[in-house]
Amino acid sequence: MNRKNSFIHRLGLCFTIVLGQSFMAAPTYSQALSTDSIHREASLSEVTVTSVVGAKRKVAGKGRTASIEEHLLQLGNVSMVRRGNYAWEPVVNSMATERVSTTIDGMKIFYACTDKMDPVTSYVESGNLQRIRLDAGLDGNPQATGNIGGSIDLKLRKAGFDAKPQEYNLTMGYEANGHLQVYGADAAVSTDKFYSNVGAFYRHADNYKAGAHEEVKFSQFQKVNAFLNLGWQPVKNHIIEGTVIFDRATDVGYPALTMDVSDATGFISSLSYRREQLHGLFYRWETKAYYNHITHNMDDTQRPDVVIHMDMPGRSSTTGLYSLLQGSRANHQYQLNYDAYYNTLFADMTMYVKGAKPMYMLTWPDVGTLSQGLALTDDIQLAPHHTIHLSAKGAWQYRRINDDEGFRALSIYFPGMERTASDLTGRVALSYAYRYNGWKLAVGTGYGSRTPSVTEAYGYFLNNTFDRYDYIGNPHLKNESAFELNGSIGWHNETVEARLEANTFFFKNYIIGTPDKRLSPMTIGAEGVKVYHNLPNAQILNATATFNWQLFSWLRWHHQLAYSYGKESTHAHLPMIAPLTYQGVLKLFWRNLESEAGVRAVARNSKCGAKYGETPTAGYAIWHFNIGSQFQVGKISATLHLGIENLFDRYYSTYSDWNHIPQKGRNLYANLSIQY
Ligand SMILES: [Cu+2]
Repeated sequence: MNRKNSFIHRLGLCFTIVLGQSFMAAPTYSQALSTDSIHREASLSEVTVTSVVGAKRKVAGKGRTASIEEHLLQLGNVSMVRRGNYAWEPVVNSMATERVSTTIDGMKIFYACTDKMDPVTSYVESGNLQRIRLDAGLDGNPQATGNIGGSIDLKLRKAGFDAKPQEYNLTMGYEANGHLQVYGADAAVSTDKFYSNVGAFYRHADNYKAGAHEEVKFSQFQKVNAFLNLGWQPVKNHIIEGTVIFDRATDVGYPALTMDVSDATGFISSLSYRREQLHGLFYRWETKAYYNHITHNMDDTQRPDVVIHMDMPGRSSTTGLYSLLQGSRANHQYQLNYDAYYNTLFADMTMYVKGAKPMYMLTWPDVGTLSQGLALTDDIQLAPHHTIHLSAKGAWQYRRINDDEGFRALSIYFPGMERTASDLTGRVALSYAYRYNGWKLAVGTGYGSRTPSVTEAYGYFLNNTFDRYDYIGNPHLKNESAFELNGSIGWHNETVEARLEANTFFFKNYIIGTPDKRLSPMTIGAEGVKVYHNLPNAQILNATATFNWQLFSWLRWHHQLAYSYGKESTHAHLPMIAPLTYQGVLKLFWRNLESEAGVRAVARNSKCGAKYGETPTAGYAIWHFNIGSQFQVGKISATLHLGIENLFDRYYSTYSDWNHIPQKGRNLYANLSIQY
């Protein structure tokens, strides 16, 4: 056991829960798609939840054939904006991309689509990952910046030193609805001085069918992914590691949008040096340099009735590094992190009007962002049952519009605007927890700010199909800030676990698009033009109640009720806030079989953001059932899963299905993974 783990053990802060063995503090899921075990980390507030992706547990569900989005959906406080059957956008605590930080092993990466068709989670594959760490609210991971709603860190799966000398994995999955096929293969070698793991994945899906057999056109996709990890330890405790991921999606349909994607390609690379077992103030030091590049090409050539054909490519590249020190002393466990990155975002659009010269427009004017940050966290064991967690980060950001033409075009709407901008942002979070006799009480608070995104500051006539407005960024925006309060109370014994959790965010200078009647839209059929503005204030609240009950050693019953609320300074409801949701799951265990049946019932979204173009969605209840088994044949271990989603073939869409595109109808799936 390394020093960090033993320290956490001593504090009693860390408890690992493997679903299927113990149920204490295991979150409730209506869809046991994939998460093999759940690890609620040392956090003192309710916030840090880690989903282990690749553990060797027998669990009914989709296992490694599940997409990253399906894994993410199993974490509390996460939902997805769906514009099609691929590349869903994570929403954490009722906040989407602008207010959530996503990193891959601490590396910053930024999407390349002006229409948010490619959240960065779409550039990795479940097989690349070991686990997903989610920190809710302003208490972010050390590399996170601008995280008001939360921060997601996708932890890569590395073979590591002194592991199983050789390991081979094969994964196959099939889903009847849409003929989704998933194939994956990977291999790993490990010694005390060297390790490597390498693998490849392929996914292919045709159009899926919504409830009542209605085909959803343009919902197909195809994706390939390959990865390589290398580790070398020339001298004990001096570790050099490298990672390369190549990911390419082609022929991706977006039924909720007017365009599809011909190809979206991500290249992710890193090289790091790590020093273990140091003496003194810090026991571990890691420095990582990285580079990633994304190209994204939209395509409307497959669509009928295209009045004006358009080319809309985008690219994003990021170079960065971070250096993390971890240490412990007396009753403190602390981390110090420095990070820096430079990102460029470029997107343009060419419209081919029949009988006229093509029209060219820069939609992201080649914006360069240089950012540096310094973060500190500390876990303090005050007394046997009392703990405190503290985190703080300060960041400096410098932005420049690198393209002359793009700068001139925006200057027409914002005369006298500056070509460069520099900002200071920061966040602090403090929480306290008390644990005694099965009780856990936690309270926390935080304050932080974020700079406007490139779209919010410099976007140029970006058509939003949600409210059918063209959006223009506003270079004069102030930073948005938020004050957070959170709390939870829980109790458990051998058979019952009950928990109440809530968080609320009070925003100042909340950034949202508001109509500007003086401007006329570029897009045919658009309602008008919206410009991003700061609203004086806004508020978001999220609350969940969880009740888990171990009826017998072979039967477990999970319940969860979730409620969210959001309004802004004029008392109008914010858009994209989840309606009241109940999830109930019965889990059965018998020998090496595990089975699950559950329901997800959602109320009508009556408090939708009508002012912001949102229309209500009807209530619904969706049932699922699955069964899984693990068996051993000689040295080969195999896991087989069978399941059915949307059992009664209900036609429905969730509040976060863009333009109410319907969800999948009844879906049967089977998958098999083999390990040698
Ligand atoms: Cu796009």
